[in-house]
Amino acid sequence: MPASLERRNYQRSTKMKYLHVELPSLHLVWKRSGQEDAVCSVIRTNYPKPSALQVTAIMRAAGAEVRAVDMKIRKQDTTIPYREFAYEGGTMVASRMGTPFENVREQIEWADVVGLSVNPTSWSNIALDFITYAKRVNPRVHVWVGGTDAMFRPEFYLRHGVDLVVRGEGENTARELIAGNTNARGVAKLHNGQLLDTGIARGCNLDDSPMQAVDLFASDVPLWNMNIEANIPPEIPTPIGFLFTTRGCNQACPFCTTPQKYGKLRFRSLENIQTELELLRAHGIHTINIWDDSLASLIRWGERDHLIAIARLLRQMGFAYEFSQGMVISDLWDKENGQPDEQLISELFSHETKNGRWVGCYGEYFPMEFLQDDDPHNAAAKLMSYDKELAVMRMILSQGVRWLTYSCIIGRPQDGPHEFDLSARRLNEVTEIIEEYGAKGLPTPFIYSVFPGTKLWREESVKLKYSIREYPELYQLNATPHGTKHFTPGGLMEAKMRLEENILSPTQCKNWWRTGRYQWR
Ligand code: B12
Ligand code: SF4
Repeated sequence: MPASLERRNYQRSTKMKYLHVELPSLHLVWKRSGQEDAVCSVIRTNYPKPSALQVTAIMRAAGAEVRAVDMKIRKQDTTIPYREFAYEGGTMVASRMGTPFENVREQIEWADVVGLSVNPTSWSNIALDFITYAKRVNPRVHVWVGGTDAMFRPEFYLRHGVDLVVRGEGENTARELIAGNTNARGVAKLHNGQLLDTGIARGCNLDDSPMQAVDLFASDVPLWNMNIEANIPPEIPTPIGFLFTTRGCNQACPFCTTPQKYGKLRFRSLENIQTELELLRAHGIHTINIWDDSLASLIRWGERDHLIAIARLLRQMGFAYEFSQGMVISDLWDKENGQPDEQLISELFSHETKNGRWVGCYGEYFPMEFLQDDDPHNAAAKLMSYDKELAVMRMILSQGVRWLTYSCIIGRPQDGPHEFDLSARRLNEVTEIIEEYGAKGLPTPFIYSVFPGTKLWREESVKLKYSIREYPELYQLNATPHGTKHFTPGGLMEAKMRLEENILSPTQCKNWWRTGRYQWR
C-alpha cells in the first residue's frame, strides 16, 4: 500500500471517503452448435445484498464517510460481454449484467477508497475489470477487497491492482485500517512485491457489530421485491430485508468455507436482533430472509430456547420470514422418540394471518443435498436417510409452509448416470409430496463444487480440468471446471440439463436456461 494512505489517520484528520460497490451479476452462456444457448449462472437482482449493507455500516462506524452502489439492481438487464473461452466443444460467453461501469464514474472520482466484497470466485474477473476501471478514472483511489474468494486467494487480487485484502471479519480490521494501521490482524498486502499477511480475523462480538446500513440504500428498498430463488409470492409483503442472527459454525463439512472463514459459532442477543428488526420495520420492511449458515447449530450448543425465542420475536413483531439457507434437517429430528421434533418445528415454521398479512414462516430451503446417496451421512454428517428427511418435510408442510426450494448436489468424482436417475426420481417425489399439501416446490439441482477455504480444496480431492486463475467463471454451482469418473465436464453439464428437464416444467426449464432465473411452477 502506498505510504500516503498508511500515514493518514482518517479519524483524526478529514473523514475517509469510502465507496462500497456491489458488482454487476455474472451472466455466463454456454453456446454449442446445433443446440440452444444455455445460461449457466444464476441471476439474482432484487434483494438486499448482505455484504454491502453490513460492510458500509462497519466502515461508517469506523469513521468513514460512506456511499454505496448496487450495480446488480440498477439497469439489471444491461448485458455487457467481457470475455469468451472455449469450453467442452462449445464457447462460454461471460458478460456483466447490471449498471455499466461508466455510470459510477462520479462516485469513484469522489472516493478515497473503493471497497468490494468478492464472496463468489466466479465474480473475480468482473472485480478485476472494475478495479482497472476505477484506477483509470481515479488514479489516487485505493481498492480494498474482502469476502470469501478474496480472503482465501489474497495474492491473486493483490497482484491485480488491489491495495489491500481484508481477511475474515471486517469489524475490527476496518477500525484499525481507518486509524492508519495496515498491519492489523486480518490484512494482506504487498510490500516490495512480497506478500505480507497478518492472518484471518475471526471471533468478533456480534452485538458490537453495527446494524445494517439500510439508510444508504433507501432508494433501492422498494426494489427489494424478490426472494432468493424465485419471484416472491403475492401473499407475502414486500420489500424484503435480511437477518443474520449467528456467525460461524462448529461443524466441518468438507465442502464448506464457513468454519475457516468465520470460525466458531457465535450468536446475537435477542435485544440486539430486536433493535435491527425495528430498524428494518422503520424502512417499511415486513418480510425477512434469514441467512444464517448454520442456525440450527444453536440447538447442539444448548441454545434451543434462544432459537425458539428468535422465531417468536419475528412473529410478535409481525414479520413474515423464510429460512433461506435452510435448517440442518437432523436438528429437526427428535432423537429420543425417533420422529420429527414436532414442538420445535411448530415453533419455527408456523404462521398466522393478521389483518390480512402473513405473519410467521412462509418458506424454506430444504437442504436434502445428497439425494443420490442411500446413506447421505457419508457425504455430510448433518444429513439423514431419505425417509426421515421426508418425515421432517411433511411435518414442516403441515405447519402451513407454502414455498419450499430443495436441491441435490451432484457431480462428485464417483457420481454417474445412476446417481442422476436416483436424484431425478427423488426430486420428483418431493415435488409431488409438496403439492399434496397445496404448497409449491422448486427443485434447484447444483453441481458439486470445490472452493478455496474448504477441506476439499486443501486436499485437492477433485481433479480440475479448468484452473481457477484462468477460468474463475466456472467455479460456481451451475457450471463446472471438473468432470466425474463417468462424465467429462461437458458431459456433467449435459447430465444436469437433462435432470432439469426431468424435474422442472417446460416453462420453468426454458426460462431458467434462457435467463438464469428460477420461477415457481
Ligand atoms: C448470502 C449469500 C448469498 C446470497 C447473496 C449474495 C450477494 N450478492 O450478496 C445469494 C443467495 C444471492 C448467493 C448466491 C450465490 N452464492 Co452465496 N453465499 C451467501 C452467504 C451465505 C453469506 C455471504 C454474506 O453476504 N455474508 C454476510 C456478510 C456481511 O459477510 P461477508 O460478505 O463475509 O463480509 C464480512 C467479511 O468478509 C468482511 N468483508 C467483506 N467484504 C469486505 C470489504 C471491505 C472493504 C471490508 C473492510 C470488509 C469486508 O466484513 C464483513 C463483516 O465481517 C455465503 C456463505 C458465507 N457465510 O460467507 C455464501 C457464499 C458466498 N456463496 C457462494 C456461492 C458459490 C454462491 C453462488 C455462486 C452459487 C450459485 N448458485 O452458483 C451464487 C452467486 C450468484 C449471485 N447472484 O450472487 C459461496 C462462494 C464460494 C466461492 N469461493 O465461490 C459461499 C461462500 C458459500 C459456500 N459454498 O461456501 N449467495
Ligand atoms: S455446511 Fe452448514 S453445517 Fe456444514 S460446516 Fe458449513 S455451515 Fe456448518
